[in-house]
Amino acid sequence: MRAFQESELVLATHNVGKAREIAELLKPYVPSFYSMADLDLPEPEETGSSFEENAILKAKAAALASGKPALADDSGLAVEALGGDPGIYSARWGGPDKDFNLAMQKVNEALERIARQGDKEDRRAAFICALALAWPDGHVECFEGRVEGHVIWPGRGAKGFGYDPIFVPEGYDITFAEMDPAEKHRISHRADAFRKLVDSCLSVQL
Ligand code: ITT
Repeated sequence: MRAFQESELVLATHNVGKAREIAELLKPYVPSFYSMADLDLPEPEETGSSFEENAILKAKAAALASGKPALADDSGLAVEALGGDPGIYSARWGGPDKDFNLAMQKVNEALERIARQGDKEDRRAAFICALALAWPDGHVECFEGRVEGHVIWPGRGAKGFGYDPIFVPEGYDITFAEMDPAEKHRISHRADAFRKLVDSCLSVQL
């Protein structure tokens, strides 16, 4: 396991909601961040077949292009009754306009189609997050986190981003979008992956 000892890190994401959460989680460990926009870095195509493969691909691309270490996050909502969809296609279910009202509606429609076929309703779902930390020399460390819960319809709440309005984490009766951001940062898939990243690579404070 390689320790992160640099003072700068590129946040290899074009997703503003994610970048906000990652910056919040990393604040105690990394003095300064660059966004993809700061460095004018292109968005690589996500051709991997798992969260981990896509996170590695995005982190490596940003580290090579910038010459600085880069952290990427590949994440999504895996709905049990949909065989894990939208999964690694979570961003793509929003279409070219990244419309997550549309994506959440698609999840609900797919679940209702299954319910109409007479199967017992199963609304279990998990958010999954793979984080990859890549150095410009090609070395990568990867960590995965998850949070279990279920999806509801209609969505509720205006905080967070993406699929947050339809996801109720286990042990709660509010959605991620109704939850105080500090509480989401404590229990989310991203927080779970972060704890592993911190324990392995960031616990040496600069
Ligand atoms: P980057 O690849 O540039 O990071 P992206 O939005 O394309 O941005 P992903 O390919 O990892 O990122 O897609 C993940 C999608 O899953 C994201 O667009 C959200 O819709 C959803 N998602 C991930 N984490 C989430 C969270 O904490 N809350 C709600 N939705 C989330």
